[in-house]
Amino acid sequence: MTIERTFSIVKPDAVKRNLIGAIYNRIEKAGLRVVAAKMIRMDANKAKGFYAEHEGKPFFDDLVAFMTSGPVMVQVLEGENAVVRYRELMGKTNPEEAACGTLRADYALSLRHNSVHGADSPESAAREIAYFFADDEICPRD
Ligand code: IDP
Repeated sequence: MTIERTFSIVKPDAVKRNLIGAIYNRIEKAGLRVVAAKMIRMDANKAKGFYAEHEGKPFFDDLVAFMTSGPVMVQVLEGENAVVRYRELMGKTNPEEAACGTLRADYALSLRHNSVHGADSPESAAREIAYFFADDEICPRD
């Protein structure tokens, strides 16, 4: 059994609509554990650095504007195959294509305002966790 960590964000559209608890509930029901969490408001530099792989794409500026439009919850999730399992729980990027019962199908407003982020590989997860959390902010469970 491989216990893995992934990185997750509850995006500004979901925080604004008071959906933090609903999303955490779904994460916990899926068997993933929150081992670090905080509310932050990203500035443009922080958001641009986070989404650097998308720099130059037509939606980049709007994405940065959205991600800095209000507070977000950032969290580290731990569990068996956490990266893939959390991606499955989120559903596809576009809520119109997301499977029934996924977070994006149930909560996302649009392709951009899609409520949640999740790392797409263990390598991305490690990089994204280090981008937001110091080692001593992460509390592994027994
Ligand atoms: P992911 O969040 O499912 O991993 P990515 O392709 O990494 O998807 O895109 C990052 C974020 O950028 C998406 O979650 C969404 O908020 C936004 N985004 C992606 N593609 C588009 C688009 O074509 N138009 C507007 N926003 C987009």
